[in-house]
Amino acid sequence: MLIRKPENLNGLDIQASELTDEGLFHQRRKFLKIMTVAGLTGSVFPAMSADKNCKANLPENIDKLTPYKSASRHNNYYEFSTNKKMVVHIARELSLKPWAIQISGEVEKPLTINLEDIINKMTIEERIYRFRCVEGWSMVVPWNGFSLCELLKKVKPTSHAKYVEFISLYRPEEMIGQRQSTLDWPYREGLRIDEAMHPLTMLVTGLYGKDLPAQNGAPLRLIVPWKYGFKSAKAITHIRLLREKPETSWSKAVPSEYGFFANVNPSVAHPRWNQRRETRLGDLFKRDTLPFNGYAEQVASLYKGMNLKVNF
Ligand SMILES: Nc1nc2c(c(=O)[nH]1)N[C@H]1C(S)=C(S)[C@@H](COP(=O)(O)O)O[C@H]1N2
Ligand SMILES: [Mo]
Repeated sequence: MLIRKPENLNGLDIQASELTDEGLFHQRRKFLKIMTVAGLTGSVFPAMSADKNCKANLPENIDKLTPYKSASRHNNYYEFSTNKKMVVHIARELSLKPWAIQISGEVEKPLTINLEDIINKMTIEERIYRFRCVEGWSMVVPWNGFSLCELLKKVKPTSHAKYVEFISLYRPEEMIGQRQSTLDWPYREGLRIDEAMHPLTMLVTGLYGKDLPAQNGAPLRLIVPWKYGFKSAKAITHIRLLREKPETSWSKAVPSEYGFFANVNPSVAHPRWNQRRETRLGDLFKRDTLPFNGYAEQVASLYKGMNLKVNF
């Protein structure tokens, strides 16, 4: 039996002093180490129409960045707590090393690999994305990571791979929220294969040029910037390529409120939260929410012919 705990919109009390972080960041980013290791090009994805080189085509960010402190102290992470301000304190105890990732299912080359080995092989880049939670708050942060597409190309999905499932860490000894049945643990999310292969879909290892904080999903999380935040699973241990659509944690718990696609869409009403407007962490006033969170130009074509009025 699942007990649903409402997500709370709290913790919007950002202090002016936190804004200084942004200036520091701009200095620091100049020194951000970009890791490049040879031998990553080559094999073209079989039977896929997605961008062969996984390169993201991002417009320049014109939004004000959310300070590091705000982005790292206001968290949804039910494995630790349903209280956004508590997550940072409880997640501190999570042991992040060693961390293995298993990629399996409809792939020619299944892979179990240490996170460090992935990071050493990938070019870590910085991308500033808008991020919007279905609860009505949002942020703009520079993530460090790489396109999921880069990693999936290496395992060579078969032509039967239609969906990708992401499974988060299950470790109730350290994740005290997992001792309660708020969700059916482990946290699971999923994407259609073309969404997963879209170059904007990112696996993230850092934030603001620093290691990803535990509370933001360290050591490896997904970021899908045109979808509501719950799609962006944290602390990923397994990636499975599947023929069928996977069941996802939130959709299973409350299907009427958390759909599989969950594209940010101001014209589809949600039973609990207004989706037309949003509050940036630290802002006093709301702003309009953009279709696909402002990434329509990049991703709208993925949904041609689909009824976008049914999102939840
Ligand atoms: N494993 C896991 N991933 C998760 C969640 C969670 O509770 N557990 N919460 C989701 C929700 S609802 C949001 S809004 C974002 C929050 O990410 P942030 O804390 O980095 O802002 O993480 C998503 N990923
Ligand atoms: Mo969320």
